Amino acid sequence: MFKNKFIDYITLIDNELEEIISPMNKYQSIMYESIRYSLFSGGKRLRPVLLLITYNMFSKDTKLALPYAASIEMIHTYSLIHDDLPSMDNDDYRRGKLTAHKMFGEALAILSGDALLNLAFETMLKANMENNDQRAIRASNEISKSAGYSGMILGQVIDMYERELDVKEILYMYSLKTGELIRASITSGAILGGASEKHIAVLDEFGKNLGLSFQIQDDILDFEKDKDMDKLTLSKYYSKEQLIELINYHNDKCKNLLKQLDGLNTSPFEYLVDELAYREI
Ligand code: GRG
Repeated sequence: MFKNKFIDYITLIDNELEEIISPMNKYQSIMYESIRYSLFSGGKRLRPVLLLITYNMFSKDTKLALPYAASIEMIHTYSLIHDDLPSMDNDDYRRGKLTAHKMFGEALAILSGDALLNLAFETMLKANMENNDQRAIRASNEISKSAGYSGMILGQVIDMYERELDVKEILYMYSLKTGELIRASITSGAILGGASEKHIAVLDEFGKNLGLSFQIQDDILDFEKDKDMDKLTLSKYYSKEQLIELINYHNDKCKNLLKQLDGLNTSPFEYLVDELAYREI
């Protein structure tokens, strides 16, 4: 039942993305090809789905939230393209396919990431002008902050330049690098949908815990690889069993927070918390 609902969401998000990136100028076709390759290469669409689930807890008109959901996915895609670059993680493959720079060359990969980031802000601002609504402006601000100087990019900088992090610091880096965009997807969905301040605060906390749990799951998926490469992840300090305990701790927190949202339909989130904990990709 939830799976079908998520598939419906993904179709809406994909259509919105297709429309946003469709080229208007013949010279855009080179960039279009590369942007489309990365945007449609099998990503789970987790962040925009989180935004739409949260939004629909408070409001029914899903169409209004789609530009923001698509923008989050464009920001996420840009971050992966840039993360894979030789100057960062230097990865040849993502989602089992060649990375953008391997496929199109480094310059076009950088430019495609830049264009996606710009397109995300352009898309949100356009929707804000159409909506002329304070909530939409606040949601856009939430998304902007989460991606930038004190959010995801800061997390990436810590990851790349700090070599002596303890467990607490690694968790802080995770909360920025991976967590911020996940948290902001949920919080901005609540804001857009017209949630009360109390509900926004509870969902914000829920998003923080879900984001951490998601990154720790990633550590489990990459456990052997990270250990071989002596990567600065929680695997440096914890065994797989300890990581599972930590995931359970954050997932329990998520579920307890959902209980504070009585009267609202939290069942898609209850399902997702368990589903993500046992994900294999
Ligand atoms: C380059 C500014 C900049 C930031 C990069 C998010 C990030 C920061 C780097 C990604 C590193 C990484 C693989 C972290 C693990 C958690 C994570 C974000 C995984 C990818 O997210 P998914 O699983 O991706 O939602 P899909 O492929 O489903 O879209």
